[in-house]
Amino acid sequence: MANYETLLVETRGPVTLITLNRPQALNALNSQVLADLIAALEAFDADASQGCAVLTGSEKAFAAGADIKEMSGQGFADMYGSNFFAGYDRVTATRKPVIAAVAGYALGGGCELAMMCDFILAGDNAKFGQPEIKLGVTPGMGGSQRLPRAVGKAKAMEMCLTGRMMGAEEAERSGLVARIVPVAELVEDAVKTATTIAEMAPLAVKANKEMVNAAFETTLVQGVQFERRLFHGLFGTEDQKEGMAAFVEKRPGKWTGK
Ligand code: CO8
Repeated sequence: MANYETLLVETRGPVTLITLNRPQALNALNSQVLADLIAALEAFDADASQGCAVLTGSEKAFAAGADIKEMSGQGFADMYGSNFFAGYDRVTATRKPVIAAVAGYALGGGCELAMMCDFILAGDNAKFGQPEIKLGVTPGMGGSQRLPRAVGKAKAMEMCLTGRMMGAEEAERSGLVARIVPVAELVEDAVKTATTIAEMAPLAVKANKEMVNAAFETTLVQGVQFERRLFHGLFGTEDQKEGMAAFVEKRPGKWTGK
């Protein structure tokens, strides 16, 4: 397993656990974090033994935002010229599921990174926010688009305009997170959930992820059509035959990923 400057990466059976590891900066996301994260996710996506990833931080901070110290001296030519942080598109291009396990602060780019994952499990101390307005800027890694899709316009607009944080209970009530877990159990719970996913038929996992994500990009009619075509397509796989035979024979399915 590769070593990364800003991440700890380990495998737990079929699950890749990626831990943001810049404690001195509350896991602020600098260019090195982005490079490491892309490399780790590409390795995960390419490894047939791995079925699901968990992305987490520390108990105090998932990530307190993009690194303000790295960004503060940049000009328009630097940001636009380098297409600063456009590399995060690679995170959402990961084909296997990635669960964000968020404890503590998920602010600015930290909240945006969590929202790029397929779903969020929140520690009971989690705090989400888009405080960029207090720095004289706006979200820049998708927050203004993904937050309203998750929690609706009213809450998203209030959070972006005031920079206020949302705690775990409000986040669950609003649909931003799938579940709240006591913080001490968060990573273990996320790995267990990821293991459940990783033990499903691999092509069905990819197809489920792809079609749920399509719901945010298409009309209802196109989305339903896309779903139906992928559903039909899975009837060309060995795992569909195996899964349905296993149900009839009252035994667990054994997947080949074919
Ligand atoms: N960037 C750099 N360093 C940070 C950041 C950050 N975002 N957040 C915390 N740190 C550092 C602090 O500077 C401090 O370092 P030092 O000890 O060297 O001074 C260390 O982490 C510990 O932080 P605090 O002492 O502030 O810890 P507290 O417990 O007192 O406070 C807070 C915790 C409330 C989380 C506080 O640190 C804070 O408000 N942080 C900034 C939050 C923020 O504004 N985030 C948004 C950043 S902007 C952004 O994310 C834009 C994303 C889009 C970019 C896309 C580009 C295209």
